Amino acid sequence: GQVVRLEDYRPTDFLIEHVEMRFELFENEALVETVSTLRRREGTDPASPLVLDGDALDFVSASVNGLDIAGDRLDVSPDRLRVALPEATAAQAVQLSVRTRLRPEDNTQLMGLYRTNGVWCTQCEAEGFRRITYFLDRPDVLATYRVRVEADRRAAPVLLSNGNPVEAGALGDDRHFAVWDDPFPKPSYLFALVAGDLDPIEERFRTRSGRDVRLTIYTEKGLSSRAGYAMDALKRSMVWDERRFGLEYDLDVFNIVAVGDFNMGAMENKGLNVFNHKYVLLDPDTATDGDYQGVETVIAHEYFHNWTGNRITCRDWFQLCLKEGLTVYRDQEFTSDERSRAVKRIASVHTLKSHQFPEDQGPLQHPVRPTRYREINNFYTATVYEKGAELVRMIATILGETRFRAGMDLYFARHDGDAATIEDFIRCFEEAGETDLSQFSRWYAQAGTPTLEVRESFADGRLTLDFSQSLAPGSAGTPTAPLVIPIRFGLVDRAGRDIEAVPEAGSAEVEGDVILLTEPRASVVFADLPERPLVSVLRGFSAPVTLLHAQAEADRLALARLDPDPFGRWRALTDLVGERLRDGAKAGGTEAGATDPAIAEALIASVEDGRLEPALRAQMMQLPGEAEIARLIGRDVDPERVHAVREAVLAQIARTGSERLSHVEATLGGDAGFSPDAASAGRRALRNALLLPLSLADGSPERAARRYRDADNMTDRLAALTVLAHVFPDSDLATQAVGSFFQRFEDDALVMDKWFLLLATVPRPDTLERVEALAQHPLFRLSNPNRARALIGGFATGNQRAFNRADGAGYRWVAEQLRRLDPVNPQTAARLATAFRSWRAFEPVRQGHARAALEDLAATPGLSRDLADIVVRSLN
Ligand code: HT7
Ligand code: ZN
Repeated sequence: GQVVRLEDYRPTDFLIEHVEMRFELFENEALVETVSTLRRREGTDPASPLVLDGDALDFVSASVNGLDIAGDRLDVSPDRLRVALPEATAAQAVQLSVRTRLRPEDNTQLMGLYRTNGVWCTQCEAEGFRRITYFLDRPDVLATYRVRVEADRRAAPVLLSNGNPVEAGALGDDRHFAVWDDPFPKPSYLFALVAGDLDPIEERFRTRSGRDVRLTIYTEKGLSSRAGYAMDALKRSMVWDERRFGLEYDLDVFNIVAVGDFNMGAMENKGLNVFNHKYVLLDPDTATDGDYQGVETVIAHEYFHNWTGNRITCRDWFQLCLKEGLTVYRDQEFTSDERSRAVKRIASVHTLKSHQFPEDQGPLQHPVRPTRYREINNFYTATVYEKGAELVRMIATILGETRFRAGMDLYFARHDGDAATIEDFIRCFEEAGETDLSQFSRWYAQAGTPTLEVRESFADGRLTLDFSQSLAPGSAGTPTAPLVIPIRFGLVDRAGRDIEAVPEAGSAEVEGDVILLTEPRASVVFADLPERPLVSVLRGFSAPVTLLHAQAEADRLALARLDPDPFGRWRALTDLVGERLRDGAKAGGTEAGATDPAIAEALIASVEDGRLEPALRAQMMQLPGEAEIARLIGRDVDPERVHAVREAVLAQIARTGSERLSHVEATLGGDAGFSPDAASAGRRALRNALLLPLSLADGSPERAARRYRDADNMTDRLAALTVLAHVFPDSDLATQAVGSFFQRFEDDALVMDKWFLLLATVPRPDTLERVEALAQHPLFRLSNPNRARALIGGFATGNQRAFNRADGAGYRWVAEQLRRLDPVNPQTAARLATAFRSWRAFEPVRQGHARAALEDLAATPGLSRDLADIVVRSLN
């Protein structure tokens, strides 16, 4: 495949100013006419032809200014249309009309125009528009669009596209039409069309400046009662963006459509967001608190894209983090403001460490702004999204709130309507913040997780902190330059209070509670301290680094108990527990020191601490997962040892803590009725986190079975079912509960995804045989991404023991499923294939099996560019 390089970026020779489209939708085909008004860019070669992108298109005809073209002016293939356009100049626009014929029913890739449960639906990011018509399908070509949709009235009473509705009416033969006009110039990836028999829920929103907006969420028939929370989240997002960033919505309508077949979570098409069912449809009986939180986050994220992504878009796909990292940062801030800042920060850091760190430390590593790609769809990664958000957060930390906001304001004022770059973005903060961010910008170009080492020493009332940063050489062996690392910190006394201390002259730069490390090594000295303080570093995870802090265990345990910064407490405890599990698994025995009573005591004590909100206590209680422990080990990993050591620590907590944990449960009490608010969800999270140790202490599934029977909401029901199926899989109670869950919810696709996922993640090597059988289950559908992700993805990423079986059968089975899925939906196949990314961390026998499975895949004839790209990079 062709490699696309950042340094090859060149603006187009032609500009497309306006696009008029007409879609005629029929049962077995769709006819599309696209009329583009275009001109030649000033200063380009007047003889250069117009070359439009296509992807597997069926060409019908083309004309220029109303006259048919053919012969030597025109050169068409399914993947390209080239036309000589001598009549187009900078002063003289021409109208190019192109007709194509599509088969949405046969489109299983879910890119371009496809059908999902009878509904016509589009997905154009990143390069799906070229599967609808020939176009300059790149984000720096911005045009206004007017779209006419025609369809049978019964099959599609609802006809939607971007922008505002301008006209609708009847046609002959029981057909009808609607016309939509989007006045905001946009790139083709933000184009959308939806047509079908949909149920709406509708509300009005008045913007801060007094404009009325009609908000509508459309679902398939009979599902609209589950869209209320999404609507509520949408209105809260709109209010928040006005208050926090001064950003208002800009069209008369905002439409959301929920569909069952979708490659990702959702899509921010201008004025017409399309969502995966998973991120719209909720009720207490079928959705967990995690699902509620997910809907709130994704609704907010897509809405926030209206400014960060749509009003200001990306010049090219290398700049993807310009919209994604920034929008993730914005949705994280929204959740922090709406719920609990500490709980959200811990959750985000957990996601970063479990998804982005392994990516950044393996063969799929790439900079937040990549410089080359073969398949752009494979760069919608944790690095672009999550690490991208961390880079924005670091800018906010370095600048402080006021100057950060000034930089954002300047960005919106200066670049509204632009296709911008990371350099444009950074320059706004440099100017508004009067700061030089050139060294900071290296973060965008440098792949890998830096290591930050901290050493502390104390004598005569003087505390010295020595910092050093390092980074493994890049994949090409390139040397690395020092980064700017903002280190938020606190010095804590034995009563759990932050001490005010002033750094001595000659120290590294300290601004308030942030040390700015800009050199490979630097020190900070605090004098006149009455006692040796506890050093709480990297508060709020102020930089995405691996922290090596040689800190006495007693200090860490003390910080876990009394750091006034709740994030600091969590970090001290998690890091300590993680290291113990790592060392225990390395040493190979379950008795090898991992089961230190002091650790169990610290965990139990933090769960007991009523000063902390319940959600945070639930987070403190969570042991690092098996994949995370494997990452901490780094090489020669034996997943059986990892599993055993983790089980041993769980058993110890259960053994030594059951009485105290029962007491915590008793004092928590129960909630009367279900409410999805953060405080109620937090109490449920804590109660459910206690279920595992208490059941282990009982040595019986009875408690979980009771919780399952009594549950009046999906959060409690699924938590109980997970303990039954994962901890007591051979018990009759588990078998009964798994069966009754299936019978009760078999008609509900989102709940069935949970069922498949639950069974795919039973932590036993023989789960593979069970999963093989589930792939033959009548409800398993490879062509539905949610279902494929639940079973195959759940198994490959959520079941360390079974996927990484010593006999290699787990790898072979997943590779086989990818081979089957690839011709159906290459994008989803490629995403699932990233489950192999850490294969080199395992011991040699497993490595050999994983390599063989990957090499077999790579040798498969006709592999898609999407899947081949992941497989080849994983082998490198
Ligand atoms: N911007 C959206 C990304 C997306 C996407 C990318 C590739 C293929 C399909 C896709 N669906 C959605 C989602 C977002 O980040 O908000
Ligand atoms: Zn996004």
